[in-house]
Amino acid sequence: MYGGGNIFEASRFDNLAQEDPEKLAEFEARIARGEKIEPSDWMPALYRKQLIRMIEQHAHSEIIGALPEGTWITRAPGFQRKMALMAKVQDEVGHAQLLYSAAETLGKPREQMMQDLINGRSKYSNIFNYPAFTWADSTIISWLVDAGAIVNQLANSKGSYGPYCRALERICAEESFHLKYGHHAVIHLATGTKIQREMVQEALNRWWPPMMHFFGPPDKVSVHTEVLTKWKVKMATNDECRQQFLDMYVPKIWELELTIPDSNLKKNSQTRQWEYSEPDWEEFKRVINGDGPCNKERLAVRRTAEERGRWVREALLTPEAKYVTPLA
Ligand code: BYC
Repeated sequence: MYGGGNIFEASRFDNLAQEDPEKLAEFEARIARGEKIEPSDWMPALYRKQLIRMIEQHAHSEIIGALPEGTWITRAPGFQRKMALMAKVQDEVGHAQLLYSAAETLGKPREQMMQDLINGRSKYSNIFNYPAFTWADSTIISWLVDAGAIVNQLANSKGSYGPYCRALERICAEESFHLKYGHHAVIHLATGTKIQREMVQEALNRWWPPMMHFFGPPDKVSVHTEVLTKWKVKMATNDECRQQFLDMYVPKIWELELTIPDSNLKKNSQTRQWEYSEPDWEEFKRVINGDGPCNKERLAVRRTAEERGRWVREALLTPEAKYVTPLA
């Protein structure tokens, strides 16, 4: 009923002809005036479905995104880094809570979202299906993945759907701390010993291609951008976000004398656009459709957490029930 679309196929939700034309015109006029749409306001079914799809995927990305970094909490070098990473991972899970609440305002129950994630019906960000082999992988995630997320989320926090925008504002504030923490940790490695430099360079080499995928397929093949930008859910296209990320972070990477694994990467002085080798979009499709290096592992962890936590959720929902905990 709610599900996502099929990658690179025409939207299945193109049912605007069935909407009341007057209501639709007033809705679009409100968006054009920069007003926020709130849960009780009239909205076309397509707007609701697109928002559920996107916010739900975003929420899933936050809880699944907590996993590759989460495994580094106990192995982070030193007490301070352990504490900081633990706080960051906790924040990411908190972001998921905010986003699930925003998606619930559109009518999809949280349990169903969780089931759709576990059963592979809903997507989540490609990037969290790659392994974090070393401490340097964890620092690159904290720096560059959070940086990419901020580019996208800051733009969309100015969008049209009130609950999503308010969640994004709060998320961006927290992500900016993550970014500083990640940058600091990368600087430490990049200005450290030869082994530390090699370790961070190898991590950057591993994360660069998925990072280029992170912003979504090129605008010319993006399925949902047109309708989402029209209704100000997406305030920047996939290519615009990718360009902005390159503008902001390539100089910072080069400043640390790290290299980017793309010999074609350069800024065109005429167009002011970055030119780069197209990342492997076939790999992207495989990864977002469940066949990446860690998809099965990530969903298995999530499934176990759901099963182990069921009695807690049920106890909270029915406080009068006399529960005997599995630990008793
Ligand atoms: N990964 O028409 P398109 C974080 C799918 S977490 C997977 O361009 P759209 C963090 C897309 O869903 C924050 N799938 O789509 C957490 C669609 O498939 P369906 C992550 C992707 O929606 C912990 C199809 O490809 N950020 O920061 O217009 C630790 C066609 O694409 C991806 C968000 O979630 C992808 N990368 O644009 C550290 C931001 N890209 O649904 C950090 C919210 C595309 O038709 N989401 N697809 O089956 C968005 O802004 C947009 O949904 C996207 C895609 C830009 C990602």
